[in-house]
Amino acid sequence: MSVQATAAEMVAPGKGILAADESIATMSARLEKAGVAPTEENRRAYRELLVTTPGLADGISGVILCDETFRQSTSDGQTFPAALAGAGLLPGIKVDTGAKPLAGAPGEKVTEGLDGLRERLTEYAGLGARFAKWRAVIVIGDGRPGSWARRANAHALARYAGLCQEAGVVPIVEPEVLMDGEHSMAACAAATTATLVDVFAELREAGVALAGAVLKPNMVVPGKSSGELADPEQVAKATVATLRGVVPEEVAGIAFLSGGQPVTQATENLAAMQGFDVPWPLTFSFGRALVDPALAAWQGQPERVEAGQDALADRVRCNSAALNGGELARDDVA
Ligand code: 5MM
Repeated sequence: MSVQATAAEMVAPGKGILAADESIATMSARLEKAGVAPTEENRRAYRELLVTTPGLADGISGVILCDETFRQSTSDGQTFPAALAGAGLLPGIKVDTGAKPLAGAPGEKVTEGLDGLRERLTEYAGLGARFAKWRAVIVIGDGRPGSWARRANAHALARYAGLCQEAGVVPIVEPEVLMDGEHSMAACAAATTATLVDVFAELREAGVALAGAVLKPNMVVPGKSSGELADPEQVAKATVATLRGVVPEEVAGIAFLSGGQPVTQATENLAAMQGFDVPWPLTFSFGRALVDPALAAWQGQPERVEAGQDALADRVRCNSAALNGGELARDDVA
């Protein structure tokens, strides 16, 4: 299947992408916080709970996993990619190796993982990967983001995306402008615009086929510590206006990250974005806003797997419904 066809499947109507690709360190920290021992088996059992949730494919097109999970098996002996494919879900793999301090840009980071990526993608495709993900992290505040950090991350994203398509794997291109900080919503819009301008310049330069790629951006929201409040309609208008200005029409779809927003707020913001006249599907690729309630309900107890799955199924239903939720007039966006 072509990358264009796979990308279209990833953003099919009513469907989003589940981000369950926390690195071992992040997943272990989240398990500990939930009172669950951060063992390899508990990380596996938790991901098994997620991917075997009954009816998951009704609102989810694909699931992003990390390298550890991709090589593990569910209790019935299937590898995770095989279990996903069997349930009608596209297997995805996070291929970056994390954001590291960027020389020459104090306080800013560049995402690494390009060394050996061609070979790793070939292997992942052989194990069943249909799409991949790479996340760049952009911070706001004290003159940041600087153009060096933006361009370094954009360049890495473009090299990653090109290698993915060479391997027949759809790249999810994730330049996340973080919510952390006291900045205004206008500052988030400006940083997001500048970041996306650099990303699409590099993607074009690298010859990436945009119809075979999915963009995973942040929503345009005020900084977490700004004290500024934005209702869903304001977030939707600012986000759509920002994306319209910089994202080429050919991009297969836009799947938002939740970025640490409260679970229901992410859903309401997503719902408010529907109905705008934009050339791409606008869907979700949430991590925390889908799985946090499931982890809290599970508590690491085998007898609470069903409660965890019910909690995930509920968030998936709400977000899938949000994709059909544009009741407001959307023709007044700048
Ligand atoms: C699920 O978390 C992903 C991986 O995080 P680390 O590599 O830092 O452990 C992360 O990239 C995630 O896919 C995105 O941030 C979206 O998740 P949220 O929770 O922001 O929706």
